[in-house]
Amino acid sequence: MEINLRYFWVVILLWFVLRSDNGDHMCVEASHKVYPELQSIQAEIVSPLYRTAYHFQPPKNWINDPNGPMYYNGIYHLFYQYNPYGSAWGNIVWAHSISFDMINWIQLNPAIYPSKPFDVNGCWSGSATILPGNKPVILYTGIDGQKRQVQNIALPNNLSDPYLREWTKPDFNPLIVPTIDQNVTAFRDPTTAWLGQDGYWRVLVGNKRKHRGMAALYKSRDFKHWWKVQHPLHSSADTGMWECPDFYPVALQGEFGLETSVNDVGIKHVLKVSLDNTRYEYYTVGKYFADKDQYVPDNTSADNAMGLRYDYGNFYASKTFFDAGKNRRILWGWANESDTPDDSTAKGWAGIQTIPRKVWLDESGKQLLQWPINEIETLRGKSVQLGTVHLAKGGLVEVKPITAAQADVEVTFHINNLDKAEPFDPTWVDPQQLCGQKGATVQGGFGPFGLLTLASKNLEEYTSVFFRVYKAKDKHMVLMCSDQSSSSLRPEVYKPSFGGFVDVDLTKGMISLRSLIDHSVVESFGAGGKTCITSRVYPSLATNEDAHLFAFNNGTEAVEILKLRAWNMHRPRMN
Ligand code: DQQ
Repeated sequence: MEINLRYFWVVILLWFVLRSDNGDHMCVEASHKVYPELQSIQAEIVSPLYRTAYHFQPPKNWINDPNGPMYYNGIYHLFYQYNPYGSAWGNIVWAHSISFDMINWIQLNPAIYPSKPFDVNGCWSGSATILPGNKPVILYTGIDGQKRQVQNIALPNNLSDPYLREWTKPDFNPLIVPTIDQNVTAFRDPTTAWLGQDGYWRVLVGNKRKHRGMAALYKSRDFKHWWKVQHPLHSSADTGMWECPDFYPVALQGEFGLETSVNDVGIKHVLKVSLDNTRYEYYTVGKYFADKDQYVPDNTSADNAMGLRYDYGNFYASKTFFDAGKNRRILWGWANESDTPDDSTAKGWAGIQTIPRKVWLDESGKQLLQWPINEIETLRGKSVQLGTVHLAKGGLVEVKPITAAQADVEVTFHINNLDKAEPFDPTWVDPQQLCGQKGATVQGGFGPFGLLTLASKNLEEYTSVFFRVYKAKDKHMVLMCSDQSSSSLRPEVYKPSFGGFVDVDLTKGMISLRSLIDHSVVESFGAGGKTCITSRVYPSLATNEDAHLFAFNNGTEAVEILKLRAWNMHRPRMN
């Protein structure tokens, strides 16, 4: 009896401990899957197979989130989470590269690495802010001696060094520590700060309370002393931990970007969060009430995991910055892996950054548009062009000669007589699921039509990027898929069928697609950047000169290629 009673109290005690901290205090982990046994294993040689030619990556090892991107005195800086000792997540430092065009990169020494009590267990993600007087600073998350997540500042040692090579972490850190009611292991990733018209700086820190994801808001007069605003800037039930929040203004009209502190009439705001639960992101477009320290998404933006995404594929922990040189807002995102951790270790590298994209508000005001920065076009070499091509049911045309493993392709399709489109079932709410059911070979009415990228000669392997058009009650619904299910004969590789709906007006019967193909990545932009999908793929046959590119139509209705142009892409200087 006595033993039973003791057992009872132990169980009760354990229940309380686990419940009170959601299990988060048990270990210090980024949300990434952690493979302790792989963290410090370096491959003897880095295999060139699958390495991208023009996407951002260091010469070797693991990378994840883009950190603190900024434009300062004519130079672009990109910091990123980096493991100097292996190709799995771990030993994270802030690696640092600089560029004059965001295409060619020069690698510098890591800028921030664990060395002080306030970051001795890790230097995690964060953002840069340019303070008045043209002074850049970085806010980042440190994992302190007690394994708490705290927010620190780092300052450049020497402002006259054009590359800002060295950074100091002052001893007055940490600036922000979790309060008693905050989960100490779910409190990270400070945003770029913005200055209110009342003279106070504001910054967001990703956070959660039980299952409610939130962006905790902090204020400061001097950028050194920060206090927590009672309520978060915004939160949403059942979304879990919000990693890497990003908050910025967008103009109602035009493609130009706005500096992060701008808050005028004629603008909206965007809040993006990365969901640790799903490993996808979502954003809302809405209104920022500075006087109430509140952000309210418009009712046209779903405020949950089913919300709008920058990218419906391998894309996470993204961050924007204002490029004052060209007056635009630029988005960076981490294109995470489809290859296995063991194969990444054997290859000697894992992770890339997507091509930087310009982002602006669509004229509907309901969503963003994205487009690869123009500078990428400087890499375009020889091209091939197709005029009008009629693609009947089952039509397939090879685009050649082209270096299909390293290419940029733009195509516009024309579709006639949309009455023949298949009916849309209103229960189809999850585009990724729909793409899984209706792959490139499943015949429809209009569609699937699109591109077969990284394809082997006899189509044993291909990554299909395509559209399907459906007839809904009073409009057409367009589904865009980037389907990896046939991308590789290697069984161990992750092969999802990514998908998103495209809110495009089909009255002129035209829809465009652009894909940036780079050995193990296919980054696609539907309808001028309304819907974007990145796939990381690892074919076994369709590599280097054995890769091919096709346009196809597997719908019962014919479609036309109005124009198609594809370019071989040169290799820039990459770190
Ligand atoms: N990666 C960082 C964290 C962040 C996560 C750690 C998102 O700061 O929350 O490497 O990928």
